[in-house]
Amino acid sequence: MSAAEIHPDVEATAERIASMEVRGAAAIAEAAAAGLATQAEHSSADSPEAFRRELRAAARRLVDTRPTAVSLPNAVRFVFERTDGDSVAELRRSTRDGAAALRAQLDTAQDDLGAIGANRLRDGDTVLTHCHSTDALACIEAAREQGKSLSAIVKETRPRKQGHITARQLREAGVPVTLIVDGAAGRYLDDADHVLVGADSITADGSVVNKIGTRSLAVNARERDTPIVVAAQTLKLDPATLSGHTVDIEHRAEAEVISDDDREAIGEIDVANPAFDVTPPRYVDAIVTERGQFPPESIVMLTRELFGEGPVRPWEQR
Ligand code: RI2
Repeated sequence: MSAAEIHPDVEATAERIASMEVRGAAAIAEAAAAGLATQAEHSSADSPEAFRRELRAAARRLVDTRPTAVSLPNAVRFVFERTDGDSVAELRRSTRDGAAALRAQLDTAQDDLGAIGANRLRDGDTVLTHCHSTDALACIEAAREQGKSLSAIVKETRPRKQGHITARQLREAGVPVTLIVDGAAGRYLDDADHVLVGADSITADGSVVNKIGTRSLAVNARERDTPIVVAAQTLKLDPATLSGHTVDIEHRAEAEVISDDDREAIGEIDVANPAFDVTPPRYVDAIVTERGQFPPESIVMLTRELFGEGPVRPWEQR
């Protein structure tokens, strides 16, 4: 492998993330860290400089796959901060250890977050969900383990219908599910005690970047006084927004929205497929993390505490 060559397994991981075979902010963070460990493991770099160059190239490939999900750069940064040593062997070992440490942190964080989020849920409550978030489901699962009986209204979440994954997992956890199309959410908000969603990124001002449709759901929920809770590990806090950077919203293929045949039958039109939207903090009641529950306006303090030091994107250096 030459200096900045990316290992084929890393390339394959990047493709699985881009195609959403691996998806969800926590899952892609873990996959990216594992990708760096793979790159390190197979590196034939003959100097620490060459090793670091390779690792930076692999990091760029992985981070660029899903531009909105901040867990990707945060995971890579976590590993880079632990990649240390004077020899290739030491660098290789520390990269592998960094990826393992991230995996352990992700597991613990989700359990801790679930236990905190569960405290908000009371016996007999109905939760309305959007998309599929393992962090959000962790809250429901923890509440079930506390012996609370819950039911769920699950939005299918066009265009990729990830609500189906949520419906299946909740059913398997013994939660009665009513699946609805996205447009029916307003009607069913009156039956819900909580709106519970995940996040792909949370900006320093407490805005929540999540699957498209979250914002209109939150606005509607606020109008009905239904509390909206965001479950998000701190790996989803976006440190770049501390210094004024904005979040790129990923636009995906038109084919996710409409088939070629339907498109041809309609005639010449434009099709847009933004994957995410931004919900301002005024529509969010609480952000539940593994560090506790926060009002969205205070999330800037936590972001600064956890990510305030060090270069935000060390892999960008060539
Ligand atoms: P967890 C998903 O995005 C959803 O927007 C979900 O809320 C978020 O990731 C967080 O997922 P996508 O990857 O990390 O399906 O909570 O586009 O599992």
